[in-house]
Amino acid sequence: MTNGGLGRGVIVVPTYNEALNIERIVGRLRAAQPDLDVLVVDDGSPDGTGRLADELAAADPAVTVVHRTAKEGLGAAYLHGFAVALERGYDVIGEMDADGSHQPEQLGRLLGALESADLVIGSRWVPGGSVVNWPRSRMLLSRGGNLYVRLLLGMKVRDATAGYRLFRRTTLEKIDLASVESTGYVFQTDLTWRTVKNGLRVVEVPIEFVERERGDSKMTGSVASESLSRITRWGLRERRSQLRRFRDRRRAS
Ligand SMILES: Nc1nc2c(ncn2[C@@H]2O[C@H](COP(=O)(O)OP(=O)(O)OP(=O)(O)O)[C@@H](O)[C@H]2O)c(=O)[nH]1
Ligand SMILES: [Mg+2]
Repeated sequence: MTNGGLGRGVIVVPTYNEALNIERIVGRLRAAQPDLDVLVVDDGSPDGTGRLADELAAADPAVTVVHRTAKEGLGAAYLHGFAVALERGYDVIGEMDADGSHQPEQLGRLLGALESADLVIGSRWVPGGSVVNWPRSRMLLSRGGNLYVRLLLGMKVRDATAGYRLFRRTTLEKIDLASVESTGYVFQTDLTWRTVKNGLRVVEVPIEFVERERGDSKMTGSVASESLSRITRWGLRERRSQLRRFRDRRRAS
């Protein structure tokens, strides 16, 4: 569907066992932004989320579903969804969780910011952003993770791990999705880092992030350790290449 000057847009919603949430979130999204299409990417959820999504799709041509056979992580699901969205010719491709943490009613802010950005992030950690109902441990993990990202990668982005975002099609085409290896939540940081490294414009807009009320979290220890090891590796690589550039400059002068 068309969306002002930005062209056609779709929001990719990855799901794994979100039967308690899928109908409500898709309904809210369609009501808040009737011009945007919705692409659900379900990893064969045992709780029947995929079937419920199919029913939504049957009732609303703006909703479509991709069924994957195995749970292969958030990153893999998004890469699949992006490939489908790019092939279908969308100009704006977004990400949103199915559990209600990202409020569709705030998507208008992100769309507004995309007018002058290549990637817009709905951010918890810029002035005006907030988190509702998070235990202290989750808060510390998110803030600590973002601090680590900023220190190691030298990025200015405050919420590089956030999963509420809008990409221009041109951004996804430029950042070489074929070489993305991140499978878990570090996928978000990976794509932010690639966007920054390509010299593209990242804008953060404040959102109110609401902790999920229904269903279970998919955050696991291995998801967290993938984040730590990949970010450390990228950080060290970045420092090494900075050193090399510094040495080359000194030799040249
Ligand atoms: N297709 C697919 N979706 C996934 C996978 N892992 C997580 N998701 C979805 O990605 C979104 C974010 O996952 P959550 O479990 O809410 O992760 P979280 O927000 O860090 O954890 P909570 O704080 O408990 O909500 C949700 O819509 C999940 O259903 C996966 O392996 N495949
Ligand atoms: Mg969640």
